[in-house]
Amino acid sequence: MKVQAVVDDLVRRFPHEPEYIQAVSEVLESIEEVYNRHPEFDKAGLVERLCIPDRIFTFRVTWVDDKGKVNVNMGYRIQHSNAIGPYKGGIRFHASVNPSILKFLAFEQTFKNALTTLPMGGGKGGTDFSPRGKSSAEVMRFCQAFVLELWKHIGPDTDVPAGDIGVGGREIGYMFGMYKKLAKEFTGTFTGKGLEFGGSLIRPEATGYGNIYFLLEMLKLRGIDIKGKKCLVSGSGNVAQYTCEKLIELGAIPVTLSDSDGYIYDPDGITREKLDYVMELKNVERGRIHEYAEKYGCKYVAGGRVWAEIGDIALPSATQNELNGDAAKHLVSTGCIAVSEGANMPSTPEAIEVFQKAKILYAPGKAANAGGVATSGLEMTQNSIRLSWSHDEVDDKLKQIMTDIHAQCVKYGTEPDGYINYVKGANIAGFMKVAKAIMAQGTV
Ligand code: NDP
Ligand code: 2IT
Repeated sequence: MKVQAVVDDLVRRFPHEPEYIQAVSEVLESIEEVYNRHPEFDKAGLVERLCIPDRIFTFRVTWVDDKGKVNVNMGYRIQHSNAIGPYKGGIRFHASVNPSILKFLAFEQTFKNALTTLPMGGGKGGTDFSPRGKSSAEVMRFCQAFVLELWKHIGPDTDVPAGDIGVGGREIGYMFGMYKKLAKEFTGTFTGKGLEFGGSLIRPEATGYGNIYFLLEMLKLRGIDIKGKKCLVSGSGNVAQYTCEKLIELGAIPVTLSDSDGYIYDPDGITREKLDYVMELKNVERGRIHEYAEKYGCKYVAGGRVWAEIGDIALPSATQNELNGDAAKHLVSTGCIAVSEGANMPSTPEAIEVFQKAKILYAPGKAANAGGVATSGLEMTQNSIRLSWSHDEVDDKLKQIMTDIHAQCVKYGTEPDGYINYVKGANIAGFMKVAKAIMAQGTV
């Protein structure tokens, strides 16, 4: 395999899909050497079979708003690979959603899920419906209309969706309710469900907590204590909130949060009490982060990004390509020692290069944020055995999984000078597992 030739061919076939090409390029560049040690891979067309999703469903979603107007959105489900288990991955509700973004996410999900050690394939779905400013009744009608199309393609042993941007417990509840009615079954076809109807303890917390558990493993290798470290967190949704919660518990100091309108900088630190306010603001009132600055009298920068501030640790937890090369240079030159990605592909290729050249700790999303989907996997197991595990049981399993993912990165990513290239480690470990499974199952 010659990476450039494969990428050129994908660009020719999918010229309008930059995020997809970006994600594929990053993985192929880091696995090239290992891949080329296996001539049987090329003969089996493995690289294309891994880059091109098994199938993509595209559908129209028609729903009625509160004024009685009929609205039309696009809906998608990408089933990328079921080489090691049923398709598994979240659903994103955001105005920016398009096939390129969902293909990058489904591709990444496949390797992330392989890293978790649990039997899950990779998939992703979504819609360009924006929940912003919509009433709960509108969100419910949208979810129902979305599932009216989606339900035919999913099932507990086929494809198991979950949350992502714009999709939390409320949306999963509405989608699960409609699915259950149409499929005439009560099974674990969605994860991230409410605790009363098959959800797992720790699933809401899992992505943020898991990211910090991964960060702790990285810091341990360098003998660094997280206590007292100033942390720049972006986003203010599910991942950002539970990232802050764990940081506060460990004595670290989160100082920023953001949303798509701007960011807040609170030099005194976001405390437990302030985080409770953010959770109420974002999850119940569905307000904007500038309200935090007004309530606590701190700085708010409209349209800005948190990376303009100074911190010891950066935890991108909002969206893809939110941290570019210039932001990375600023972080490195102002003393940032670690970047651990709660979001999917938040750092641009230029930013990653800056972090790795400076040899600071840098963990890519597919390793660092795998705790979310791993706990979804634990939810699937609990649904199958019709039992619920305790808070501590799930949290301990999550910690163990994050520790194991870190160990896999160290195994495959340690360079001759001792620097751990977590991108390379995660990509090789995830890729080899999926590759071996595909090879063993014949040409299908
Ligand atoms: P939420 O919808 O709960 O929160 C997303 C946050 O990011 C919001 O603060 C949102 O602001 C902000 N944001 C979203 N899109 C943009 C944008 N285009 N520009 C600027 N800000 C934006 O989503 P999650 O917290 O669940 O997801 C955050 C990231 O983590 C995503 O990359 C997701 O793929 C990833 N992830 C999520 C997992 C999960 O279990 N939920 C698991 C693994 C990864 P606003 O409110 O203004 O839209
Ligand atoms: O990106 C992700 O890993 C998620 N949004 C979670 C997917 C899941 O199936 O829990």
